[in-house]
This record gives sequence, structure tokens and C-alpha cells, in this order.
Amino acid sequence: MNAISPLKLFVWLCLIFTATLTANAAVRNGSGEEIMLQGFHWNSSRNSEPWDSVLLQKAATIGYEGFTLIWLPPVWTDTSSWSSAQSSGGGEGYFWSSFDKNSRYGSDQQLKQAAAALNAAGVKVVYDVVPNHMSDDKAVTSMFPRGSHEWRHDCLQCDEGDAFMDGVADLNTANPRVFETFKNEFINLRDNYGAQGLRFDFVRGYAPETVDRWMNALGSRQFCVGENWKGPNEYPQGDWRRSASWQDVLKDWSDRSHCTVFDFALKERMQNGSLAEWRHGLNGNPDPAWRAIAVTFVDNHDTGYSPGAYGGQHHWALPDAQINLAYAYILSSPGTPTVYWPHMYDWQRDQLIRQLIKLRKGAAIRADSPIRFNTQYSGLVATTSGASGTLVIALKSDLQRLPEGMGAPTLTWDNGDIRIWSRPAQSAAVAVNVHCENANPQPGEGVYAAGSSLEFGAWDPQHAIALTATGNRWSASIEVPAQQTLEWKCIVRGQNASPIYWQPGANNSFTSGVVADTVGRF
Ligand code: 7SA
Ligand code: CA
Repeated sequence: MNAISPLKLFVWLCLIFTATLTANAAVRNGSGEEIMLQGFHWNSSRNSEPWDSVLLQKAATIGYEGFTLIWLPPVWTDTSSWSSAQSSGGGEGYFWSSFDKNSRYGSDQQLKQAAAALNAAGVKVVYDVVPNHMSDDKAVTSMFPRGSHEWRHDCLQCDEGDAFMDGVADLNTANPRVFETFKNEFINLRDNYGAQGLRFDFVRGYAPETVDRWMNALGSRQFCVGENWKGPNEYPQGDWRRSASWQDVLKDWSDRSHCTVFDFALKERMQNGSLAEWRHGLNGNPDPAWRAIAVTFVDNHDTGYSPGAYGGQHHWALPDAQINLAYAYILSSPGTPTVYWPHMYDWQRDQLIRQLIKLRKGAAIRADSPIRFNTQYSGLVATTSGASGTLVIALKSDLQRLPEGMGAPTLTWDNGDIRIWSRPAQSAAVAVNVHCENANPQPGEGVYAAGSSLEFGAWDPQHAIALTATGNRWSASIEVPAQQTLEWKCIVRGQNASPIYWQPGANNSFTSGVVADTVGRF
């Protein structure tokens, strides 16, 4: 049998290597431990001082605060202007007419200086790009001549996605020449303007696969995030996404683009749900591959208020009373958190945000870090495990009795509406099945497990774990950190924790991760 030649072996190994790379190509979420600042608001292009010089002056501070990414507005010149009954605008970059970087935010030179200063301060620059559409106010000399399938209106079925407004400004991004033009510009942003990532605008307007092809051309571990602001109810009849969840729709887009996505599932819960329901954001999904793709935010230049004319756009603004709670949640939970410029630098929420960033970094929370929700408490109580620490948060919660050794909160804000404990790193959580036998609950009573750790309600019968009956056994499965010796007892109690019957005798105890079941009996 002739030995395999070294060359053949080398080719074979290369094939294996590239196959594994592309097969499970990870999401482009930077280091996985990023904190993003949205480096503008809706009226930044109308700022008295050119925005690029504001950024240049603030670059060192932004780095010092702990931000590792900054999302900059579209830098292509936009000379549009529009007005409606309620407001007016234009020039913000979203209706651009050429790749010329002398924009309302500053000159080409000022942009280069600001970008260089931010990158030097350790804040990677992420440019907002708008390939779906452009203003075509110079019909004759446009970058994309009409009548050659490069515009949606020349070839309706060529547009890979939705139209912006009436679609007359939409480009066909899959058209080879259109695709190449943007690819070359993205490479230009990387090579000459310090781009280390891109924010893709209006991704509902083109295919995620096209985004993936552009990002592959950029190579290396560039960061990318898609703005897929399109609720399930906006998909047409017959499209599976119409009856899917926001999370499913976002995950599908990310799987096909290998980019992260703004967590509109969380935004929707923050807007419409109770605090306890914030756990249903993409960043709270039990699967780390789902948490890893989430870019969480409280508000942005569309949804929120902005300093200046008309207060910005405020299409879907979070009520003021929720904003601190929302930052406490996104900065101490998985996903890649985004801070909105005015909250930090115009409206004095910087003190809280700075402390939250410090706690997050201290615990080395990552986008895919595990999170456990303690739903037996009111409000939102969650434990996020980072590489070097654990953050326990209690938002407007009735958590009062604390487990042994938990002590006072590391951070208390808004009269205790926000409490965060910074604790030592925990080993990965494991499931344990808790069982009680020979209980004899009377009508209106239930069987619970009360015990030493937060998961067991810290011995507080009011916050013990409710068990469900199967025959003469009441059970529940919970997640607890591994390698912990935990003690607990069965109790029978009424709805409002009276009367209470405790299991007699010694506490039940077990070491988590060693046993899968723990049984107590009356
Ligand atoms: O209503 C908010 C939510 O409430 C919740 O209760 C709802 C949600 O469903 C509901 O549950 O969210 C809905 O509304 C959102 C906001 O409209 C929608 C969302 O899909 C929908 O569910 O979000 C869409 O709109 C956002 C502004 C987009 C989203 O991607 C998109 O999905 N955001 C990005 C996109 C753009 C555009 O690039 C930017 O828009 C955003 O800053 C960026 O973040 O075409 C030539 C032409 C003609 O067709 C027009 O007739 C003519 O009028 C030009 C003229 N169009 C002008 C527009 O009328 C004018 O408004 C255009 C040239 O300028 C303006 O457009 C601005 C836009 O207003 C502004 O937001 C655009 C360009 O300057 O820049 C910004
Ligand atoms: Ca389109």
C-alpha cells in the first residue's frame, strides 16, 4: 500500500479545517464580551459643533468608561430633507446619495481622526451602513444607472426583501454590480476609516445571505449586527414567521447572516410586558447559542427620545420610570449590551451606567453567559454567571430574606428598586429533581420545598418552590450551581403561606451535581 504523500495529507487537512470553520461558523459577536455605545442620536447631524469633533474630544473618556464598541451613524453624505405635519428631518445618513464622507456629521478628515482616536482608546468602530436604499436626487449621474436591474423599480422580483417606503429608492443588493460596489465600500471603511464592524440598517429589505457574503469579504473576526425591526405580524400570510416568536425570527436571520441582531424580542417585552416577562428576551434564552447573538438595548435613535428638534423620533420609547431598571438588566445579563448616547452624556444616567459596566466587567459576563431566573419572587430576580464572578439582580422585587452569606447588595439604586449583588464565580448549573412524599395537603394547600439557597427561597416559605403531584409524590426540577451542599425541607402551606406544616426531623441535604434526585418525606 503506497504511503499517502505529504502534499495529499496537507490538502486533506486544509479541507477538514475549512469545513469545520464554515460548518459551525460562529456568530460575529466580536470577543463575545463587548459593551457597545450608540455613538449618536437622531439630531446629532444637526448638532451645533460637528459631531465628529464631539466624538474626537470624547474618545478617551468613552474608552475609559469601559465601552469596547461604538456604533457610528451612516457616514455617507446625505443631502435629503423632508417635512411632515409632525416633524421634519433629513441629512442623518439614512437617505444618502454617495459614498462621499463629507457629511452633516463632519468632514472626511474629521471622521478619520475621530475613528482613529476611538480605535486607539480601545473602542472598536462599527459603522451603520444602508445598502437597502439611497436617495437618487441626481438621476443622471447616479452611482447605479436606472434601467439595468440595479434598482427595485427596474426589476421588482430582483429585490431580495421589503421596500423602504414606496420602494422607488430601493437597490437590488443581489445584483452583482450592486453587491460588488457595497463590498468594495465596506473594505474601504475597514482599510481607510478604521471599521472593525458594521451595523446593517433595515435588513428586512435584503437577504441575510447577502450580508454574510459581504462580511466574508471583510474577513477576520469583524463584528456585525442587523437591525431586523419587523414583528412576526408583519410577515405575510403563509410565511412561517407570521406565527413564530420574535426570538425565532431573529435567530433565523442570524443563522443565515452569522451576524448578531438587536434584541427586539426583549424590547417588545420591555414595552408591553411586566418586569418578570423581561426574561423572555432573546438574551434570556436557555440556549447559549441564542443568547450569544443578542444585542440588547433600551432605546435608540428611532425608538427613543433625542436632545434637540421635536425630541427626536420616539417611535417606541421606554417610559422614563423603566429606563434605569432596563439598564440594570441589560448590563448584568447575557447578550451584548448597548447604551444610548443621550442616556450617558445628556440625561445624567451615566453614574448608574458606569457602576453597572464596572460590575459587568468585574464578573466577566459574556454574551453567552448562563442566566437563571428565580421566578418565585416578584419583579425580576436573576443570577448571571460570568467567567470571574456572579451577578444576582433584584428589580422591584419582594426578595427580602437572603441566603446565608449573601450580605448587603453591592449596588443599590432608586430606593432599592435596583439591587445587585456581586458574588464569587459559580460552577455551571446542574438540574436536580426535588421530591416530597407522604404529604397530605388539604384543599387550598400546596406542597413546596423550602431551603438554604436562593433557588429554594432562602428558607422563606413564601418563596419556596412549588411542587406538582404525581401520585403520592410531589416533584419539581430546578437548576442550582454544581458542587454545592444544599439543605431543604418539604412544607405544606396555604396560598398566603399560612398555615405551614414543616417536614419533621432533620433537614434533607444533598450535593448538587453529585446526585440527580433529592427526596424528603413527612
Ligand atoms: O411604531 C413603532 C412600533 O410600535 C409598536 O407598538 C412598531 C411596532 O410594530 C409596534 O408593535 O414598529 C413599526 O414601526 C417602526 C418604525 O417605523 C418600523 C417597524 O418595522 C414597525 O414594526 O421600523 C421601520 O422603520 C424604521 C425607521 C427603520 C426600520 O428598519 C424599519 O423596520 N429603522 C432604520 C431604517 C431607516 C431608513 O433607512 C431609518 O429611517 C432609521 O433611522 C433606521 O434605524 O423612497 C423615496 C421616498 C418616498 O418613498 C417617500 O414617499 C418619501 O416620503 C422618500 C421619502 N421618504 C422619506 C420619509 O418619508 C421620511 O420619514 C425619507 C426620504 O426620509 C424620511 O425617512 C427617514 C425615517 O423617517 C427615519 O426613521 C429615514 C430617511 O431619512 O431615516 C430614518
Ligand atoms: Ca429592498
